[in-house]
Amino acid sequence: MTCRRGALIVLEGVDRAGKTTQCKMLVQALEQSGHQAEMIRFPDRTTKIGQLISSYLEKRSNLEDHTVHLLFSANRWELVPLMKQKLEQGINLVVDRYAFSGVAFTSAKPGFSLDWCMHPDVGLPKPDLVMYLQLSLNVASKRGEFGAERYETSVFQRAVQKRFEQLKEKDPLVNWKVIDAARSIEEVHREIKILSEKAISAAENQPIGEL
Ligand code: T5A
Ligand code: NA
Repeated sequence: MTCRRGALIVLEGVDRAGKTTQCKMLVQALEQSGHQAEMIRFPDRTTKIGQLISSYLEKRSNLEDHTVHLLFSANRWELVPLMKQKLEQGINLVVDRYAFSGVAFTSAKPGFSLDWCMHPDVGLPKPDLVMYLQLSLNVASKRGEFGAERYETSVFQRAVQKRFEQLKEKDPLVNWKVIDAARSIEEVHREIKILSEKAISAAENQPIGEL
């Protein structure tokens, strides 16, 4: 019997769209239906690069904008060997933010084009499915106060949301699904699970692509 590869499944969206909640539920649901599944989140704050990023996000340090963009990308690249190994072992990876967050957040800053921002991530494993949790900032704000981290302001989040909207039109080869994240946690979960099961079946016969 040949080992079927796992699918690379990414959840994206503005802050408080429910990404982490849904990633955890999806991993559990996939395991219950007999798939191997693991969760990854970016930034991965546990590595040396991740610690630099974490300190920047917590405003304990300042970094030049291009520099921090490249660090976020490097933080994905450093996990690529492990991600490929797991996918090849048949483990489905459920990823909480990926290159699309990288592009949307940096390009929301003045003076950054989408193209410049996308460049460092070119060649990363391509997701088999990107689910964009769409949520108005109005509804997001009812899910609690903004935290104290960098980028957690309504002005910046509005700019990020615009960039996500542009990004989903940018690469027609990315399997991008928009999910209405204003519904209940259970309803959103059901849709995410169905789309993920489909992506897992489709990925079995395909090589891992590149962004
Ligand atoms: N960043 C990240 C970059 O600038 N470049 C990059 O390359 C990358 C990868 C990381 C920061 O770094 C930036 C983006 C970010 O600013 P993080 O650690 O991912 O940030 O962010 P978190 O603060 O952990 O997560 P978010 O704010 O994005 O929230 P989530 O994960 O979308 O939402 P979640 O699941 O934590 O839910 C938020 C709240 O809403 C409730 C939950 O119970 C929770 O209380 N909720 C719902 N309530 C009602 N209905 C629903 N359907 C709900 N779903 C969840
Ligand atoms: Na989160």
